[in-house]
Amino acid sequence: MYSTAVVCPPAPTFAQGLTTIKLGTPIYQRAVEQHEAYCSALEHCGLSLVRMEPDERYPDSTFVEDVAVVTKRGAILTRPGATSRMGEVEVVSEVLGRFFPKLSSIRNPGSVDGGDICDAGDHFFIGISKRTNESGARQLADWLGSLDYTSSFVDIRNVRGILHLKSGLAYVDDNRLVVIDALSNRDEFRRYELIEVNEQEEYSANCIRINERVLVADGYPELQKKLSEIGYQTVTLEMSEFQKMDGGLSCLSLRF
Ligand code: CIR
Repeated sequence: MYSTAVVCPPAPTFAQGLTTIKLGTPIYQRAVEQHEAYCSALEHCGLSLVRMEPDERYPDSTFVEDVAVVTKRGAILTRPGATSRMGEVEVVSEVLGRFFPKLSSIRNPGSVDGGDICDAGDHFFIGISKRTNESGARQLADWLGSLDYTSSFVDIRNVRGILHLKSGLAYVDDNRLVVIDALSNRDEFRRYELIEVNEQEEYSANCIRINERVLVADGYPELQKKLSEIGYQTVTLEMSEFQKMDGGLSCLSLRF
C-alpha cells in the first residue's frame, strides 16, 4: 500500500522541456488542469500529497519520477541521463530527505532515469536506455541488492518509440505486467501473467496501480477493458499535454 506521493506541478516553462514525439506544443493551462486532476486521483486513491513548487528553471521538473527511485526499504537519488535535468536532483533530495534520512545516490559515470525502473514487488526491472547506462544500472542493482531486492536488466535501446522502460511496461501487482508488443516476448517477463497492449494503444502501457485502483490514460479503451475484465477498478485521466513531452502517468509522481 502507498500512503504518500511527491508531485511537482508543471512550470510555465514546461513547453521548453525535452521531447521526441511530434504531437505539437503543449498548452500550459491545460497541463496544469490535467496535473490537478492527476493529484485529485492520487488523493482519491488514499495518498497524501507533498506538492513541490513549480520550478521554472527545469521545464521537465514535473516528471519527478525520473530523479529518484523510492522503495519500501529506502530511496536513492538518480543521476538523470539528460544534462538539462541534472539540477532537478538537488531539489527533490530536500523533499525526499524528510522521509528518507539516508538517501543514496547514483554516481558519475552512471546515469539512471527513474522512468527506466519498474518495481515489480521484491524484484526490479532496470531498463538500459538512452538515459540509463550500464554503470548506472549496475550501481542501482548493487544498491537494490543491499536492501535484499533482486533485479534484472532489460535493454530497450533497440525498441523504437519508447523513451523509458516504463513507457512500455507496468507492474500492476498480482504477478501481472502490462506490456507493449515489442517487449512481450522477453525472457525476463516469462514468469508473469502478461496483459498485452496493442500497437495503437502503446501509450497506455504506462499505467499505475495505486492501492485499490489502476490509473490509466484516457482514450485507450482496449487496455481499460482488459483491466476491468480482470477485476481492476480503473480511473482514466487525460494526459494529452504530458504525452506531448514524452511523459506518462508514472512520471508525474514518486509514490511510497
Ligand atoms: C524527458 O524527456 O526527460 C521529459 N520530457 C519526459 C520524461 C518522462 N518521464 C518518464 O517517462 N518517467
